This record gives sequence, structure tokens and C-alpha cells, in this order.
Amino acid sequence: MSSIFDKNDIANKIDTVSSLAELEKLRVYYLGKKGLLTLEMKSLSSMPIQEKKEKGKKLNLIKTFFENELLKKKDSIANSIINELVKKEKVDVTLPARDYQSGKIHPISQSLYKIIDIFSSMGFAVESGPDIESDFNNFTALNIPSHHPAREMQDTFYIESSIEEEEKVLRTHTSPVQVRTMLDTKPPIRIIVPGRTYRSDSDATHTPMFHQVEGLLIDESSTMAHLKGCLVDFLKEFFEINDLQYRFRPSYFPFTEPSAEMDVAFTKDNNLIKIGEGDQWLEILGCGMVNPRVLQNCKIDSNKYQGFAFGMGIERLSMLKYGITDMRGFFDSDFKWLNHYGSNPLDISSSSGI
Ligand code: 2NL
Repeated sequence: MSSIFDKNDIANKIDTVSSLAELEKLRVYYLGKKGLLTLEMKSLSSMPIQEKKEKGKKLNLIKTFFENELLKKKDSIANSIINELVKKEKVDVTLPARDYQSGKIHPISQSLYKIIDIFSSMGFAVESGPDIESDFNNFTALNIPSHHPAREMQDTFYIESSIEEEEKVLRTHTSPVQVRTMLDTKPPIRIIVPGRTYRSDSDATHTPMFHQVEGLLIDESSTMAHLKGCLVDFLKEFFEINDLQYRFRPSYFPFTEPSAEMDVAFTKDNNLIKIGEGDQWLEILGCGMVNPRVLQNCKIDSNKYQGFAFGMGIERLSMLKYGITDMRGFFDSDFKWLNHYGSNPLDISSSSGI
């Protein structure tokens, strides 16, 4: 007669099981809420103390035995499932490796690394600031008068503000960071400021958001000659052309006096622009000696200090360096475009020293 205290009987029952589902059924049969062992254990409470002690001890022993056997069987079933799988599954080591695509560095980032690399080697520090700026930092401090067209709604993104608040704008250039630096630190100052800038403009050659890098140097003795040397060295290094043909042309900006624009020579070869030589000129950046009024607006003594500043568009520099013809491609997030114009991560570490 089988009894629930019969270890052999339990062991036999477990032995005949061949799946995890059957094993679970057996567990419930003995140890579920209404399982045989569970009910027996519940019935202990109504027994006289001596009987309770003896039967309780037996029940506990059989319960532990059952649980151990259950675990052993579970392991052995799991093992045989794995063994079956291993037998069935074959790895064909002669198959070709799966193709993978490595990421590319966006040309804007690549140019930026290079620009930072070159100016760092000349002793310029990199500064940054917020995209949303006060009207003072973006326009007033830079000697841009209230009637200047740059301030028009058609050109600048204004941020809604309450009447007491000062008007806020999306910065139209990175100059407000230089203003902040001049207000915060004593000269000498030697910084470049790369970053996003915004203008209300959109066509094949303009996007509402674009990247600029501006530079500012303030000390007691730097001149236009230093400015020229600095920019010529930069462009030669950036385009990797030693005998780069260039010219400085007089220009006008409210924040510099005198002001100039720099052009580089180029030739068109099958619609592709070749930088460095030729009889055509391409405007590449703006620059000048910092207007003393800007220094005064930024609490710097314009009798003691002077300096130069410059600004250039990173998209434009990248288009020329990498032969990109449509500016909109920069912001389309098209993987094919990035795969074509982007650079390999390993090339960066060697060119920028990062
Ligand atoms: C351009 C011209 C320029 C500056 C930017 C500047 C900034 C301060 C003071 C004086 Cl805080 N100047 N920046 C100066 C000359 C030209 O940018 O064509 N940018 C794309």
C-alpha cells in the first residue's frame, strides 16, 4: 500500500516524470494549497501534543526529501533539454561574417575638432554659452544700433517675454559669449567660441540654425598685423595648403573698426570648387580690430586695451573642405549622406590630438 511517508513511492513517482510541466503537477499534488502533504500538515493542529510532535517530525523529513528530489529532477530535465538543443543546432563556421556599419563623424564635428585643434595650438581657449541670449549681449553691447536690419523680426528669432522682462533672442552669432567673457574676466583674453547660431532664413545657402566660430583676443599691444598672421596660419592649416592665395578686403561691422573680410582664391573644375589658387575669389570670414565702444560696453578700459576679433561659418568652411554643394544636407540626418561625407573615427584621433 502506498503511503505519503513512503520515500520509495515518492522517488518512483518523480522518476517517471519526463517534463517540467509534469514535474510541476506533481509538486502541486503534494505541496500545492490542497496538496497531500499540505493537508496533512494542516491537520496537525488538531492533534494531541505528543502525536503532533512525532507526526510533524516525519512530515518535515518527507517534505525535505520531496523538495530535494524535485530539485534534482528539475536540473536533470533542464540538462537533457540543453543536450537535445546542442545535438540539433549546428554552427556553420564556414559562413561569411555578418556585415556591420561603423559610425561616421559628421563633417561639422570633424571641422570643429580641427578648428579647435589649430587655435588651441596658438594658445586660444574654448568658451561656450547659452543659445537664448539677452538683447544686450546679442546686440547692444556689440554696438549694433536699434535701427540695424539684423534686429528686425524677419532676421532674428525673438522669444516671447512679459513686459517687465528684457527681450530675449536666439543668438544670431556667438559674440554674446565673448561679451560675457569680457564682462567676467580681466584681459589678456584669448578665446574662440564655436556654437549654434540662429537666423530667420531658409533656402539652398541658408538654414535657420547654423554653426559659427568666433575668436577674440584682447591685450595691450596686438594689432591688425597679428590678426592677419593668425588667420592666414589658421586657413593654411585648415585647408592643408601651404601656398594658399588670399586677400584682405576692407569691410564694415558695427563691432570692429577697422573691419575686413578675407577671401581665398579658387578654381571651378567640373562644378567642383578647388581652394587655394585661381583667378576667382571666395569670401571666407569677417574680422577686424575690436571697436573701442564694444570694449567700453563690456567694462574694459579702451585706453589701455585693444585687440582683434573674427567670425566664420563652419558649414561654409566644411563645404569648401569636403566638396559639399548643398547646405541642407548637413541637417537631413540622411545616413547615405553621412556615410559619404563623414569621416572615420580613427582619422580624427590622428588629426586633432584628442
Ligand atoms: C562674419 C563676421 C565677425 C566678429 C565677428 C566680434 C565679437 C566681439 C567683438 C568684436 Cl565680442 N567682434 N566678432 C568680428 C568681426 C567679424 O564675423 O562674417 N561672420 C560669419
